[in-house]
Amino acid sequence: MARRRLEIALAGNANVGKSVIFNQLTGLNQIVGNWPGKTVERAEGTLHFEGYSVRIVDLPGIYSLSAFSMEEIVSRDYIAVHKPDVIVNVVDASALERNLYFTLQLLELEAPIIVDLNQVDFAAKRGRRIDAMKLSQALGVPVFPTVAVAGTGIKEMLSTAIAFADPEKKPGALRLRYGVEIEKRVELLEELLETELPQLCATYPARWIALKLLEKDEDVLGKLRNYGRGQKLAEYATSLATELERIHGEPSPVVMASERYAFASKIAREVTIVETLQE
Ligand SMILES: Nc1nc2c(ncn2[C@@H]2O[C@H](COP(=O)(O)OP(=O)(O)OP(=O)(O)O)[C@@H](O)[C@H]2O)c(=O)[nH]1
Ligand SMILES: [Mg+2]
Repeated sequence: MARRRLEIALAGNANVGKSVIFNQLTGLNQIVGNWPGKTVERAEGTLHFEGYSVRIVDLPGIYSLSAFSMEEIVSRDYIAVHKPDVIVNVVDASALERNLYFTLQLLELEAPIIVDLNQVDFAAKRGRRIDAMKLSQALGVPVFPTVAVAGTGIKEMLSTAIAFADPEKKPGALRLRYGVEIEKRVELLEELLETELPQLCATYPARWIALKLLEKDEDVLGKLRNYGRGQKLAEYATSLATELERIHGEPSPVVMASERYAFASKIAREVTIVETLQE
């Protein structure tokens, strides 16, 4: 019987353990051991598991909260254009709040994600335990704790990722709601985008484009300007962003980032158990 083919992409912040997981999955680990260091280009490998041939893509890590980092654009374009069957969002359990900010962005991309809660050993050393079940409920996606350097949990995570590739198995993922003044403008833009730029909306979700336009994301504005009908829409979106700035008295990227960050922070607080450290 022919093997079923799947593609899984590893995405997340920088230095969370994506490459160690990639090596564990593709078997390179036995040869090179851990090879920490920034992944600049994406690495690819293939593994065979339970009748599946799985292509694994290791995406560059996201460094900052800035919407305009090259690594982030590479990662989000890869996810939107290639549409891997599953995105394994590798998260550093010892820096949950910061990492969840990117998770929320992946959810906005409407990407099929599961969360690999890595470095739980390091988090424990710092007196932090994360309730994976609670985190899974909050995000509406599966969450798996791992210690990549020891190989712990990797196989279970892979099984979950493969099961998750089945479209029938995707539960309802979290949808972040912004303040009404933002949502109103998102809705306006979403409708326009769907009627005026259906080609672009076939690649990127309309809601995501609308949110990025309100954040004045230069890369997305550029994508719009590639279309004749996009010019006017880009101008209109920018005028809506300026309205938001008047309401809030802050640049619109700051307004949007703060709401997202507050949300990430709330979830992180709810799922973190702070333990007393033993001497
Ligand atoms: N304690 C502990 N350390 C880990 C774990 N996973 C990875 N590390 C360490 O974290 C560091 C970063 O790992 P990488 O795999 O290079 O991280 P990355 O996400 O690929 O980083 P970028 O390519 O820069 O995005 C390395 O020093 C790893 O040995 C883990 O589960 N526990
Ligand atoms: Mg790497």
